[in-house]
Formats: sequence, structure tokens, C-alpha cells
Amino acid sequence: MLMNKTDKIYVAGHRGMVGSAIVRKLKAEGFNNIIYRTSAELDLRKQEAVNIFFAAESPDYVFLAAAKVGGIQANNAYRADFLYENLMIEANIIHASYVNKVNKLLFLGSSCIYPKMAPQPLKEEYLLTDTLEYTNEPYAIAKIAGIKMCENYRKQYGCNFISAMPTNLYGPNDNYDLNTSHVLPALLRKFHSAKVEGADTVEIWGSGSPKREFLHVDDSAEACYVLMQEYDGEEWFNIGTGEDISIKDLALTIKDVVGFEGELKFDANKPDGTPRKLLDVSKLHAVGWKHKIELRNGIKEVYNEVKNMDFELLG
Ligand code: GFB
Repeated sequence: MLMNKTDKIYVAGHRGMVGSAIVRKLKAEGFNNIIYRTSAELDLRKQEAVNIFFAAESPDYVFLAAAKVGGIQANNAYRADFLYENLMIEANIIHASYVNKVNKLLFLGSSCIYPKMAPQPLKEEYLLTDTLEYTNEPYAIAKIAGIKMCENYRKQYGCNFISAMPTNLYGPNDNYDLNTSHVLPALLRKFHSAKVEGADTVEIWGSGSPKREFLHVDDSAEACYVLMQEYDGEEWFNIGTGEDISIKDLALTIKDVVGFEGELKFDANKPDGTPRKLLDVSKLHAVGWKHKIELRNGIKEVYNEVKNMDFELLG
């Protein structure tokens, strides 16, 4: 189903890293009838408010990029909030999209939906074959519920709702709060501060041995756009590069980009999380998408954007 340039498109989560990249992509493609609300204007956890918004605006297309997100520590500490808030946001938006006859909806999940010890690379069909990683089980359960809502609203009501599962993302509008952020922005901030302050070491959480796959959020937005324009089926798609790197090697890359000359210090009291979660991206490659931004170039670009900013304000 192709979106027309005048169709009304609602991007939920437009201020976040993922939603803001989708808005940039849509604008670059010439879509100008994009609507959004800040969380102060519309609390997506409140069903009545979401219903009133959808009835009044009646969007044609919905990108569901609103979520409570965070790194390993935030997921582990705010377990109830990650489960409750994400379930409410998804349930409210997906149901209102059905009631208000939205043409098509794209729901965004995460690669942490797959079992902790699943074979690598992770194929879409490995979902629900084994136990999840403990640190992010609540978030993963909420995201699995979102996939299942899309699948079953399609089955029962014929709704054209699709899902996509991006790997670990980074890029503009990331979160730099060291307690709640993901590893890549955290390490950019830590190495930058250490360089400026002339520190000898930078602390890296865990053992450094877990492997992660990192995708620039602009590549992810491009994949979301391709799926919205070209895919109308029941299956969901992994979004990633198909390549991963150990946390230690990521740290060494960031150290080099930033120009920090001291040592890495690993803190074994912090959790490693899942040992590896490399996505199999062959399904998405078959639709014609492939990532364009290589990790080192992406890190350089982000570092150039943030290095002169106050990290406290980026948090
Ligand atoms: O990015 P991250 O927080 O999330 O951590 P996950 C990835 C790895 O980097 C873990 C290590 O092994 C961390 O221990 N790490 C090293 C650090 N230093 C740091 C640091 O300073 N900050 C952080 N945050 N990590 C999240 C899930 O898992 O990934 C979410 O909890 C979601 O649900 C997201 O799926 C994409 O990759 O472990």
C-alpha cells in the first residue's frame, strides 16, 4: 500500500531518536501532512485521551515509535514501568487505529524479543522458542505483545498492521543520561569527559565480551519507510546490519574517535546482559533495503554533533 504525499501520517514518539528520524525521512520524501503530539499534549498511556485524539485527527497512517526505552540498567531497575507503560501505549494506539480505520500501522519493537540463548544470527522464527534475557524481560514481553496485537488485529479484523524489530540503534537525539542510556551514547560521553578532564581511565560496565549490533537510526528510518511503502503481510522484519562487535571493541573504537589516550577499566559488578543478539537481516535485504552508514563513520558523525554540547542537557 503506497502512502500519498497528502495522506495524514501520525508519528507517535516524534521527539525520540527513532520517531524523529522517521519524521526526517518522511519530510525528505515530500510528505508534509505529518501530525504529532508531545507527551505533555497527549499522554499515550491514557486510553481515553488516545481515543479522543484518533477520533478528532483520523490519521491515514501510523508509525508507532513511542515507547519507554533505556539501556540495560534502566530496563533492569524500572521493570514495572517498562512493562506497564509500553503495554498501555501499544494497546491504546493499536486499538484506536483499528477503531478509526487507519489504512496501515507500523509497530516498532526491539531485537531483545528473541530468547537469550537462541542460535545466531537471530531469525524472525525464533520468537517464543525459549526463555528471555532477565534484565530486559519486561520490555521484551511488552514488545512481543505489540507484535502479537498487530498479527491478531490483522487476523481477526483484517487491519494492515505490520511490525519491525530494530537492533541497538544510535544517532541524533539519543539519551546521554549515564544511568538510563544505552552503551554507545554512554561511552561517547564517558570518553569525551575523560579526555576533557584528563582522566587516566574510563569505566566500562561488565566484562566487555558481550557482542552487540549497532545501526544508525537514519538507516532504521529508511527501512521503516520501505516496509510502510512496500510490505503488507503478516510477518515481521528484523532491521539491522547483520554485523556485530564486542563491547570492548566498541569501546576501543569510541576511544579512538574521541581521541582519549588512557585505559579501559571493566566493572564486573555491572551486568553483561545477553551475550549476543545478532539479527539475521536476510528477509529485509530481500525487500531491497541494506544499511548504508558504517559504524565508525556513524560514531564520528554523532560525536561531531554532540562534542560541543552540554551532555547534561542531552540527558
Ligand atoms: O546498550 P545497553 O545498555 O543494552 O548495554 P543491551 C549493552 C552492553 O554494553 C551491556 C555494556 O553488556 C552493558 O553492560 N556497557 C558497558 C554499558 N558500558 C556501559 C555503559 O556505560 N552504559 C551502558 N548502558 N552499557 C538493551 C535492552 O540491552 O538494549 C533494551 O535492555 C533494548 O531492552 C536495547 O533491547 C536495544 O543491549 O544490553
